[in-house]
Amino acid sequence: MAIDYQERIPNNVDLSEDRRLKRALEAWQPNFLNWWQEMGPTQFQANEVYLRTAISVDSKGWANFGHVKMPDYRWGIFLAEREEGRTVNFGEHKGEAAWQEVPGEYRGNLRRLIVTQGDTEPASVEQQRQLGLTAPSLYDLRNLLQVNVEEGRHLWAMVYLLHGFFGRDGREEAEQMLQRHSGDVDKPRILGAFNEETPDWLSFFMFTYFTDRDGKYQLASLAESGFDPLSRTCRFMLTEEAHHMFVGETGVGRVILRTCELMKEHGEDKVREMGGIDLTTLQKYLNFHCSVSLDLFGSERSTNAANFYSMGLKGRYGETKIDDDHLLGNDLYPILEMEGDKFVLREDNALTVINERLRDDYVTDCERGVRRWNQIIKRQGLDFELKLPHRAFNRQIGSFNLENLAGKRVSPDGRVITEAEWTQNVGDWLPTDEDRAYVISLMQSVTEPGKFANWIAPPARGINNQPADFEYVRLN
Ligand code: BYC
Ligand code: FE
Ligand code: FE
Repeated sequence: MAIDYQERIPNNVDLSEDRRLKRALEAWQPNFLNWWQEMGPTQFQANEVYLRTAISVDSKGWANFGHVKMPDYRWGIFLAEREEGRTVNFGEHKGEAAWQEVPGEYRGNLRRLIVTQGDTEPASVEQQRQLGLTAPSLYDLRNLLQVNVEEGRHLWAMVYLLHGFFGRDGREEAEQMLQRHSGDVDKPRILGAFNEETPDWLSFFMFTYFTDRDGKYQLASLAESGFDPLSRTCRFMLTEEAHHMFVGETGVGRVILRTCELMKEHGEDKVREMGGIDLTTLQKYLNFHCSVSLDLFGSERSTNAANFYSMGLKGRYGETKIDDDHLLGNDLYPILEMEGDKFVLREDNALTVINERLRDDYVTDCERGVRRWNQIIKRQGLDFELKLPHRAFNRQIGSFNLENLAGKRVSPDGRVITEAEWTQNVGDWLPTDEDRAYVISLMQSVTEPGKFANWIAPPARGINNQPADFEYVRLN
């Protein structure tokens, strides 16, 4: 289905046919643009950036690349094609026709899911707003701004659902999306990780690796929804999400490569002296971002999640490919529990622990990239292995949060330890103030086409196969 770019709000949902909705969204649009100017990227709003824009929702060739000023980016509403005869594929309504309108009894729950998802999108833009000032290259600057405009579009994706299907409450929620802000004391963003700072580019790459990947898994679960417009919106968002995770994985990979080069050239303990980011520091950032992102999956046992599933609102990752009854009433699923000083796997009702199952899928995916990072180190002939921290490490949500651990702590390698041992070692496990200050001290903008900051290697290839010295952002 072609996207209509003649409209003030580009869309493939026949917006011009629905005058009320069109008017409501056109009234929200200036508020969004104000928010973008005030809370979006602090710099480069007047510069031309080599951005991709969606031109169709087909899996092939949806993107069009060109130099655009960010405020002129065509934020719009793009849903994946409607699947004829789609049904609700899990829960109590399994087998019924997928809903094209919100089922009255599930209105509150559905709205809550959409609001939680939508809230993260502008939050991440707010978190990253200062990073353009210290971009290690024009290539990286362009990637940051691409991610930012697309997260802005993801907000549009959820606001369309709120305006289109939830009437007045929906419009109010859409306003709130622009009023809560990341890290705001009075009106913070909803989920923990989205109130953390993203103060430097190592954090940005870790965030796009770990936190955008939560996005992938949550969106994939929502793409299974029996509420068809939500499913279709999420399916298209997932195609954009892939690039965000690419930025994270390759970003961290390039830091690793550069670090290895410095280790080989100058000696393994001379990395900081030579202005690089040592692997030990990298591991600490990894520990932090991984643990904060694990929290985003919610409690291991959640009646919310069980209800979302039974109601047919939010499925499992790859729901339709799973071979079971898609009801889960009698199924078991193993989850990790702490017993004394040990961890044991215990079976519990599969419906109750659905958050944990998604977290498992996520961890498996995270591990794949870590293996590829370790390959880079190995190919450089060096002996160091990055590892994901144990899932009970540094958690704030769920059974391993501090309150539930009752005075105990867990190390990154999964040992149950005392508070004293934690205090003594936490500086080796999580970035210290000094580590953060060091990483921040490296952040200086490099704006000459084809040049890169000393702490990061160039990418293997350019965006859209552009040459190495391509002017991804026109600074004059
Ligand atoms: N921080 O039953 P529980 C993305 C609250 S990322 C703070 O365990 P549930 C993106 C919870 O609200 C994807 N509070 O939770 C990435 C509940 O509160 P109430 C975002 C939290 O509901 C990068 C209570 O604790 N999408 O797209 O099963 C850049 C008990 O909770 C947190 C979604 O998250 C937390 N981390 O699961 C840009 C999908 N976790 O009821 C974008 C939609 C829980 O006591 N959201 N709480 O007031 C959901 O599916 C669920 O809300 C969650 C939580 C999985 C997040
Ligand atoms: Fe997003
Ligand atoms: Fe993203």
